[in-house]
Amino acid sequence: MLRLAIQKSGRLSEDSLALIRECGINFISSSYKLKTEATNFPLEILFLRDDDIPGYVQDGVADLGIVGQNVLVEAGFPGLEVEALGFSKCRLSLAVPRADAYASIDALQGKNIATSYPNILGRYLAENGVQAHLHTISGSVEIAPSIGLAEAICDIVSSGSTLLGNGLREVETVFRSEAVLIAQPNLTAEQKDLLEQLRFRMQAVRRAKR
Ligand code: PRT
Ligand code: ZN
Repeated sequence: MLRLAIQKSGRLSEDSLALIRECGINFISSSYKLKTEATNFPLEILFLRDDDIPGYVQDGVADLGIVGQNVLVEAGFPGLEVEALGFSKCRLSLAVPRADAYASIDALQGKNIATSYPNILGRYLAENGVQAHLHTISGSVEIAPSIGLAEAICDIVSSGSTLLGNGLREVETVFRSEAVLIAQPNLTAEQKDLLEQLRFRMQAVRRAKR
């Protein structure tokens, strides 16, 4: 038996459920159940907040998970990734108010930057020799410059319309992300075999879409 954790409701949920179904795995899901069992594959599905998924898989509470690389790497467990899934593509970017001068990343020296990704951003700034003050907030990061909390932000971007709508300009791509399958480090031989079956089916689903 394998336990797979997926996001309960959010940007990853629909594609995660669709992928499992496209792998030929049948299950009944309802919006208020937090757990369901597949009827034709030894798989149990747990519905969680995406932020909790890397830790649950690292601890072996769940054997597998589907989560964005941004959340996985920020949580500090990049080594759990076993398969890139090709959906929920986005980037983590730095942005500044549209009217502000920005010649290079040195413009951020000593500035206040609001983000939900202090670990990934901290590493990126250090690699680029920038010392800045990071303010960690968990949501609505794009509003920070207009309320005087920060001179710049670092957040997830996909179409760019949220930045635009908040008078911000994307200036650096810090990290590129997509959804990935992750696995706990101590699977039994039997579970490893089931994981390989699952990966084989997931790869076939992706190939068929190309
Ligand atoms: O409730 P829970 O904690 O489970 O969900 P969540 O609110 O933390 O996450 P959710 O559902 O918003 O996103 C889940 C994952 O989807 C993220 O971790 C990313 O890997 C991926 N993803 C893909 C995105 C986006 N695209 C995205 N556009 N996550 C967030 N956004 C947000 C972004 O934060 C910004 O506010 O959308 C806004 C920007 O979008 P554009 O299109 O205007 O640029
Ligand atoms: Zn989340």
